[in-house]
Amino acid sequence: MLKDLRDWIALLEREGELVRISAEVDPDLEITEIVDRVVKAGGPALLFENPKGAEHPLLINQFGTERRMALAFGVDSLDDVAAKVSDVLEMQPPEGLMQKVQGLRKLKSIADSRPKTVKKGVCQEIVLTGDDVDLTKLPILRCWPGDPAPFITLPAVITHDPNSGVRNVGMYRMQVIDKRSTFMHWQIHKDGRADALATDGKIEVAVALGLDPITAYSASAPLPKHIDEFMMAGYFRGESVELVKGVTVGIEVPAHAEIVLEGYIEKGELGEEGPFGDHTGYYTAAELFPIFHVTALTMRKDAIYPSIIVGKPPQEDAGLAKATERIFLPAVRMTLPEVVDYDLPVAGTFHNMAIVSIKKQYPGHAAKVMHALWGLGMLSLTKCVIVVDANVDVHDYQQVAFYAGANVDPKRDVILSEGPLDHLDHAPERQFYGGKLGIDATAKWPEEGARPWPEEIEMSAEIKDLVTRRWSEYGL
Ligand SMILES: Cc1cc2nc3c(=O)[nH]c(=O)nc-3n(C[C@H](O)[C@H](O)[C@H](O)COP(=O)(O)O)c2cc1C
Ligand SMILES: [Mn+2]
Repeated sequence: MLKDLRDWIALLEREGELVRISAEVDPDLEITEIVDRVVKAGGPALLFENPKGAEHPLLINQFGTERRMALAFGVDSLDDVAAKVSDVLEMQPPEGLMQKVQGLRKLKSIADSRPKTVKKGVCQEIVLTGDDVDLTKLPILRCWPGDPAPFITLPAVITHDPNSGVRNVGMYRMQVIDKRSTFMHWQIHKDGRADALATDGKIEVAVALGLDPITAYSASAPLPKHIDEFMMAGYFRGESVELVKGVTVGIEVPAHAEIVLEGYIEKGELGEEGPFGDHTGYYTAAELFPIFHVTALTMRKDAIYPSIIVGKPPQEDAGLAKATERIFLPAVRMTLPEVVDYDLPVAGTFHNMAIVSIKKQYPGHAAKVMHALWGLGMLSLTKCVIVVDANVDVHDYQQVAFYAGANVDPKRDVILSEGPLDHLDHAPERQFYGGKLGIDATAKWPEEGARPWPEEIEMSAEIKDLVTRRWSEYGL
């Protein structure tokens, strides 16, 4: 189990997955260009030891490959993490002693996943409050040439629902305004924003930077609002996230964080945030967002600042998003057991396209699945859904394109609907709301208005075996 960011860095280093850069490098754009090249080449995590003008090293590209995501979760493949989710979601009343013991073990691991409060945390080795707070000492990146300021891009933003008290942890970028304040870019569909809107005026906020990789990931996970992301992190870690009371806020913060920002947001106090070179591949337009006032900056000695670059895909955030795709498949299947698999193409920036394979059982089944996805959590923001039959590998885009062409009569098999769209989608006429496209690329049935469906070409097993046996004789 990785306790903190330093354990993680040590593991990355042992695995040959991290390179230290001692040259002085500018957090203003220069790091972006380096990281962009390294990410696109499938390269290592980078620890910049000497960011220009800053007092702290910067870690980036920790999540940039599938291998590192698997290392982060301590698994061979992210499907193993999904299996751990199925374990909980599909728990059945046990039969016999063996199953009862296994069931108890599962229940215990759920019970143990609850965050634990501790008295002291290394995240408070250094405490700066009031005028001593100075965000400019952190190597915060200005990511793209059109960005007006540096942005904190890998935060875990902690709030509590003022009515239920339930904690929320979200990853929302924070544009630096001055030494002691930033914007808080929580978008319209997000939980942190809902917490803030539910207050009478002021909401306390804490921001953790530099966490073990599972806890950091959890901030980006699209959990239902009433579920605490730190609890999910504890479940996947197999050990609770340890929390310590904030110095100036009534919020508990991860005890092992490198850096913590504590502060508050006043509901009515907004300012113009952005533009920002975003994961959509475009600059998202400047827009009004709340201002976060920092009342305390606490940190470990020699704190390491974590960052991530988003931009035209593929970028490092694909690692986090692919983890979500895999981990949440069992949750999708809870509502839609007919779903075999799904793929959110990286190039589709995750909300633009979903490809889903189903065990088709009745006429119109593909349409049912489209409408269900358009009503399911954050997947409801998906602009285009392509449905294929169970035998199609949704991750093989050649296959998908083949069936989307071969099996589709655009007049009969395309559904145009409408609904909520991603906050950052610049294409619709109105922000937040617009069209949806569903493409039914399954084989059609007579009840769906199809003529007799032809047979797909496939070589006989007999001839395949024969050729395999004789392969060496052909001299190929
Ligand atoms: C690198 C990165 C940056 C993100 N930036 C933002 C952001 O600025 N605003 C936002 O609303 N969501 C952002 N997200 C997506 C949210 O983190 C994600 O929707 C998460 O589920 C939000 O938590 P919540 O569901 O508790 O609101 C970002 C995700 C990643 C991986
Ligand atoms: Mn949440």
